[in-house]
Amino acid sequence: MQPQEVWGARWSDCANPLAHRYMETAVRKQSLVCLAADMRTVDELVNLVNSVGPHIAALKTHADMVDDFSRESWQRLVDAAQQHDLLLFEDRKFADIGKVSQQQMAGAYDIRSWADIVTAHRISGPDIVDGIAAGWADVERIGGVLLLAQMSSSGNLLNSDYTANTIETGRGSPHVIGYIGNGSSATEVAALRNKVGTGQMIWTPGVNLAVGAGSMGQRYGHPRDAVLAGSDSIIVGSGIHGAENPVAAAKEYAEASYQALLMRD
Ligand code: 5BU
Repeated sequence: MQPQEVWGARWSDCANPLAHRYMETAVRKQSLVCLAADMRTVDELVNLVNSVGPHIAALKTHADMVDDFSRESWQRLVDAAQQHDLLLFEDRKFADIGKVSQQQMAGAYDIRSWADIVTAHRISGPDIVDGIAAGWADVERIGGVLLLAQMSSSGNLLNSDYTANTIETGRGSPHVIGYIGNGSSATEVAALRNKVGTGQMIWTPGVNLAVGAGSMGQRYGHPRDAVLAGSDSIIVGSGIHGAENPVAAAKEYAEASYQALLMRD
């Protein structure tokens, strides 16, 4: 099947080329899984990506949790992501003023040089998006921002007014490819989709085949329910890297998410 048949309005209405790249990869691999590769060493990261790579459509990192991060060691992960046709998504959750966010795209991690997607909070004001885009422009690259419209953790302060303001900031922005939604609640994802419309993506953490409470306030919903409610990518961490057999788990998440996409109107 062609991506436009599978994705319908999402394909035709999402103008951002990065969104199309993700959607094409997802169809080719039959997976809406973004792997949250929360590993502490580059070796572990590269091994994980090389084993589950065929079953995932994007790769999410937290570079600042990696003990042996260096620009040289990180390049091995960037190469692995490229080999598996994965957009590289640094979940940095920028939250400072625009000018500082621009500088934070550089620095020791040099996120601007390798990340295709980053996350940002809306809390400091709408200019954070321009700051991040300026960071990419400094190295003549283009990337996409996912704004945190909701979170999966219990007790978070992102209420529906905040969500609405966040969508207002992102709507029509060439730099905002979509939003983070709360994958643990199909009701919240559906409400977010309703406000966003069809022109931008929603990516959802808080997803696990074992539904319920996770550790330290994390909450989990079923991948199928998140996708049926309007999520375009399920962000899965421990459900895959913590499984006894990560490859088998990645296949299960891929299948659950892709079947749900095919069932979605
Ligand atoms: P888990 O092991 O599947 O619970 O990992 C979830 C990942 O998603 C982890 O890397 C978090 O940083 C990330 N996350 C989240 O869990 N909830 C949120 O609201 C946001 C990100 Br934003």
